[in-house]
Amino acid sequence: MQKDYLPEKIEQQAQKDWDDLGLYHVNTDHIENPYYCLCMFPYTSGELHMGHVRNYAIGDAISRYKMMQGYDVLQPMGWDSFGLPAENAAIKSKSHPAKWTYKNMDVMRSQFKQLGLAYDWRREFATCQPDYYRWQQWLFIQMVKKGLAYRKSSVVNWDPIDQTVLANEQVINGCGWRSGAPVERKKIAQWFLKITDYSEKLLDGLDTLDQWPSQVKIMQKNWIGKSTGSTIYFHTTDTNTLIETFTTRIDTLYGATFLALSPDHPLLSTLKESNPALAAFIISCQTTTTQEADIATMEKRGFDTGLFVTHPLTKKKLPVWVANYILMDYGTGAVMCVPAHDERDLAFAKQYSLPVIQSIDESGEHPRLINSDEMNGLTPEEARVAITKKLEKDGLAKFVTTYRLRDWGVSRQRYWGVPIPIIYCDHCGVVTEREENLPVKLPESIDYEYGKAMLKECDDFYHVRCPECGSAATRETDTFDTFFDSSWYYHYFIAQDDDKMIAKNNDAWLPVNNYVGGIEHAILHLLYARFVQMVLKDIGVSSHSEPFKSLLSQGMVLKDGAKMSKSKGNVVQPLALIKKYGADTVRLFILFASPPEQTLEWSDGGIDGAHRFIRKLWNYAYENQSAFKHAAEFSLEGLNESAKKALISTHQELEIIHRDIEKNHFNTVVSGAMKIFKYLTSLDYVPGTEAVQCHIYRILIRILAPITPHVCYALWQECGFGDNICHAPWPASDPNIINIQSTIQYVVQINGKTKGTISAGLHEDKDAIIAQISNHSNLSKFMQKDIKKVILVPKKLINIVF
Ligand code: ANZ
Ligand code: ZN
Repeated sequence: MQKDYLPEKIEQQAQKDWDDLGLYHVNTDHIENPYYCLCMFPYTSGELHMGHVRNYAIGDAISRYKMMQGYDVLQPMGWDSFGLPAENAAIKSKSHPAKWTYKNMDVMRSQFKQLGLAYDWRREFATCQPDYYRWQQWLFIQMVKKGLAYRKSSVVNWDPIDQTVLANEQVINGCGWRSGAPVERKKIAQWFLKITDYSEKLLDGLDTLDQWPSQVKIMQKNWIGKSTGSTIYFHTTDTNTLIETFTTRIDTLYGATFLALSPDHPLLSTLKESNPALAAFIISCQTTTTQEADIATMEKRGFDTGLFVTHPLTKKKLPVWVANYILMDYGTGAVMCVPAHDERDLAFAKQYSLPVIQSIDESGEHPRLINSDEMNGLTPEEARVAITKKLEKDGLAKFVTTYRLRDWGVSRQRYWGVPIPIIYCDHCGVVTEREENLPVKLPESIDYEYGKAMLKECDDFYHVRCPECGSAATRETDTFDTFFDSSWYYHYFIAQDDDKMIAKNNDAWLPVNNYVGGIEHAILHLLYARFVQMVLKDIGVSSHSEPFKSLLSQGMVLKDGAKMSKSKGNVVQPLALIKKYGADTVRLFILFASPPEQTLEWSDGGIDGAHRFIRKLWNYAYENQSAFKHAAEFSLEGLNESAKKALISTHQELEIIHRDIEKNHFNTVVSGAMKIFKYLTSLDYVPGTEAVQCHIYRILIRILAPITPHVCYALWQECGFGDNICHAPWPASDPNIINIQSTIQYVVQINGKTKGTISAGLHEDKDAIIAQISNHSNLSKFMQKDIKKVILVPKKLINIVF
């Protein structure tokens, strides 16, 4: 054994051995004991940052622990490889996005390997590979056929620099999240997936996810945003059209003083033709975002349309305004405004001197309706029912449920993405590609130039024959949102063996047992993945309703209280640290510094401490290696007090560690290991203590093996404990040792004759003692079938009579 702890040498050797043995290769045909642990795959940005390292260290520790428990653990890794950054980098370097992407993959793979992660690398794939995305195209076609994918013109957030549509969350303070350019609003035709058909299922499903953090479930629930209220129809006084409004507060109807429409409301499209000032106002609204948080706080602006509606109860005339804070894609895009009871409406009413009528008295203990004719005195809850029912009779209102969730726009006006398998034919209209023609491959040789609708320029790609009638047609030139690519990838790690989208063993291996990733994906990625899994179930290819059984959302990595990021200049490079200390030290520090769900504050001192601990572990083995090799078994009875104490403490700690590791609290697992090391080093040595030392050290190394796998692998071999710690059984705490203090020696008599002694716990009853005798190597042979009588002298003697 080397005297010094040399991490680089140890880690290279361990990684080589694991590779040679194919230790982490999993045969998914074995379905006896499957455990699928998955970390969110990274975008191919070019390097691993500390957040990645944390993510993958957590997943790896879980996987290795499960392996030691005897599971067939599948831990794969792949690449989320389409997307805008590749395209932007390609523009900058005047090369091809594929080149940039594949180069980054190589760099990142080698960084992954240095971390010693227990991955089945044979299953690696990238989403930009046609073998992968053909199935996504196939799924999309099934969705088109089921009416779950459709094309629609809609107003979008348009990033004029990146030339693409942005989701609301990608608009920060009115600007594109990447380009920083002020976002424009534009109307274009795009493909949508009908996730809103699943609003209720997505909501209900959350209740079944008992191993998800409640924080994530709450975020998803809010995102889906179920709201029960009423629709009220207002008749315009002149044109006699109906304006449909959505309200959750129909009880305030008597306080409504005006109606407000979204600038995108369809009623305005004809109105603005004859009203240039209105048209100008609508255009001026289009530079603002559709993001709700911004809308709540932004300056309220409006335009009086000159239209009036009739109040359905008082029959008074209410003016109809256009207001910039009304969203087109929530409710109906039209709102009855009650300035007395809604802050946004009040701000608007003040600005444009519109009347304010209080209709609920909130001064008493229980709010009651006032100024509301026959409804006066009702509580708001009673009034909601009473007013809706009254208007329902005349067809002027009804109860409705709405959701905040919108359909998922999946079209991106970019080259570097999965081609949408759609063909436009002058005769047949919108046609899906034939399944036998899949994949629709992204053309490789392109003349890359910024800002062009690239796929349109590729003649071979763009011009095709219609699959239905054979006449000249053109392909869709948008590509899919990369969130679609990552919504089903967990299937393909297993299914690629079968060259399918869904593996034949999908029943056994899915849902993913443990999914580990950043909290930033709490909403969209996880919601999309859940939706797609529900669709896969409904089209009959997978039996599961949910993709991820258990979810671990890891916290952020901070330095000096701020998120580590390039822009803040506080990035700690994982690679430099691995070079200096070894991967085990980095992993140990990361897992020790805080529980996985919480933020992790970076500390250079912490790294040093972690490194010192590993070195001490190594030195201990070096000093005791020959003792370990000659250590015999120990018997509890013959131990001195110091050894007994160390043993008891170790096994007590082991019990706690086991509980903690089940909760993925690796930080306390490590501190438990440190305590055990202390018990070990404070043992008083007498001849015979080797056996206890050896016993405790073997426990210690196994506890740490999921966290610092390389050094534990080496130590296990160097100490002669076995070949491969990765498959050594996870140590169990021994109740006999924990209860050693309180065990009693019983004299065992059979039919009155002494046959031997047995040690039993202080609290063990007659039956437990008899059970022990029946299992005892020397005493069991005296036991017969029918016991006539048992005489127990507490704490002394047991006499069994047959
Ligand atoms: C009258 C009223 C009175 C309202 C009152 C609120 C308070 P939640 O609960 O989040 O679903 N609203 C409806 N559609 C809207 C749209 N497209 N853009 C902006 N606001 C809209 O919110 C429902 C409430 O938000 C509705 O109830 C409506 O205002 C407004 F004291 O109607 B309420
Ligand atoms: Zn055709």
